[in-house]
Amino acid sequence: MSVDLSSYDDEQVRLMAEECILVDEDDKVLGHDSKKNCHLMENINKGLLHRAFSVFLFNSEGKLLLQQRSDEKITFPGCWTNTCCSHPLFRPEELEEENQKGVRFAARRKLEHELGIDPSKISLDEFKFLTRIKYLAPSDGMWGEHEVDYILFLQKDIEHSPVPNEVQATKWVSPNELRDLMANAEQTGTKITPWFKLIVEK
Ligand code: DMA
Ligand code: MN
Repeated sequence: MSVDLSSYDDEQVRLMAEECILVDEDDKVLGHDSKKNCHLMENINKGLLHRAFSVFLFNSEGKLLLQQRSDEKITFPGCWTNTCCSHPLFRPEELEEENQKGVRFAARRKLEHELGIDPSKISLDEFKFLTRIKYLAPSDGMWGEHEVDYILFLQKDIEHSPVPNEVQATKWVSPNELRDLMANAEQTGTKITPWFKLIVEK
């Protein structure tokens, strides 16, 4: 189908051409499709499902790094969420399934792309893989998510500097501060991504 992307940010439109990995309910690879097609509700409603990851970076004090998505993002703009989320792409190094190698590689790539984190500071086996969750969540009328999401934890003191086109703010929170932030979100007008809510509640 043809969707008019001309009102969106040029860089974010460019990234809509990335090739995501299509999977079935058991996370078996079925093929690939553009990030754009993967995130259109029209396709999601027909069952299109892709692979994704969510990184949670904790420092040595046990605080979690949150990010506020840039207003330029096409899906879930301005929402607060976990440290970094994205998709492993349909390329050999990110398709490797042994020890979730492809997903870990993509996670390190995006920590640099969104948060300016030096990839040489992270070795792939430092990510602790927790589990995979499948979920479906609409963003607005046209866009949404339908993913098998790999949850990765990383505990390490590393510096970051947000890339404005991706991330407009960051914040370290303790478990109590996170609880308060979630509990007061409606009152304070803080938007939170549905997958982050889901993972925190679990
Ligand atoms: C997609 O994240 C992945 C999950 C788990 C929701 P995203 O929209 O931030 O992806 P990208 O940064 O590639 O736009
Ligand atoms: Mn997605």
